[in-house]
Amino acid sequence: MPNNKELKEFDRKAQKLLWAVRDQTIELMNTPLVIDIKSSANDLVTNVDQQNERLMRRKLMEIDPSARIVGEEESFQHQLDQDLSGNTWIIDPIDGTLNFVKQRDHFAIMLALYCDGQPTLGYIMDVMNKHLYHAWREHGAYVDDKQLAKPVDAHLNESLIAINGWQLMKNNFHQQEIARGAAGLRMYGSAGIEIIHVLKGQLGGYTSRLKPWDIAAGRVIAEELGLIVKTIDDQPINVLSSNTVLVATKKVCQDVWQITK
Ligand code: 2AM
Ligand code: CA
Ligand code: CA
Ligand code: CA
Repeated sequence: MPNNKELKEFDRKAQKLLWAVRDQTIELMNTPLVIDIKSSANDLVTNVDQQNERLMRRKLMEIDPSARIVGEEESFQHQLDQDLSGNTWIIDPIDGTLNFVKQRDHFAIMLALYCDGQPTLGYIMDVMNKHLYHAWREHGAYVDDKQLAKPVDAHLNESLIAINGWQLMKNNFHQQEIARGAAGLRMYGSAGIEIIHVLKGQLGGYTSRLKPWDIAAGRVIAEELGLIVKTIDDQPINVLSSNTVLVATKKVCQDVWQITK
C-alpha cells in the first residue's frame, strides 16, 4: 500500500496524464478515424482508443513501474485472471466509443488506481466539456479544482435515473419496473458520462452491466460522495469481472432493491 506522500504524487501525475490524453484525443479528432469492429457492429474500437491506451500505459509505467496495468483494449483477458494484490491501474481509454464515433460528443477517458483491491484514486475526463472529475479516497471528490458537494439523498420516485438501453429491453432485473418507478428515464451511452450526472445530483441513479474499467474510476468518486456502488440486486461489486452495477443515492438503492429482491 503506497503512503500518502506517494499517493499525492500519483494523483498529481495522473491528473497531468488525463489532460495530456485529452489533448491527444482532440488532436486525433482532426484526422480521419480508423474504426474496427470487435464482437459486433455496435462494439467498436478506434485508433484513438488504442493510441490513448498506449500513451496511458507508457506514462503509468514511468509513474508506478511495479504496478499492474489493466486496460480495455490490450490483453485484458489474460490480465483479468490475475488477483488484485499490489497496485493496479485500470484504464478505459475512450468510454462511449459509439458516441465518440457517431456524435463526437458524450464520451470520457477514465483511469483508476486500486491498492490491494481497495479503490483509491479515480478520474473521469469529460472530454468535450473539458472537466476532470477526480477523487482520492478519504481526501474528497473534485471537478477540476472545485470540491463536489454530496448529492441530495432523494427517493426513486423523486429522481431521474439512467438505464442502459439494451438492458432495459432485456429486462433481466426488472429494469422496466425500476424505470416506471422513477420521475423520469435518461440514457447517455457512456458509463462515465452517466456516472458524472449521478455525482452532480442530476440523476438519482444509473444502472448497467459493466466491465471493470467501466466502473473502476466512477466507484472511487461516487463512494467519496456517500453514493452507493453495488450490484442491482444488492451484492458487492466483483472488481475482476462484469457486474450489473447500480450507482445511486442510498434511498434510490433501497427503492431499487425492493424491486429486484
Ligand atoms: P465503451 O464505450 O468503453 O465500450 C454504453 O452503453 C456504455 O456501456 C459505454 O460506457 C460502454 O463502454 C459500456 N459497455 C460495457 N459493456 C459494453 C458492451 N458489451 N457493449 C457496448 N457497450 C458496453
Ligand atoms: Ca468498448
Ligand atoms: Ca467503457
Ligand atoms: Ca472503452
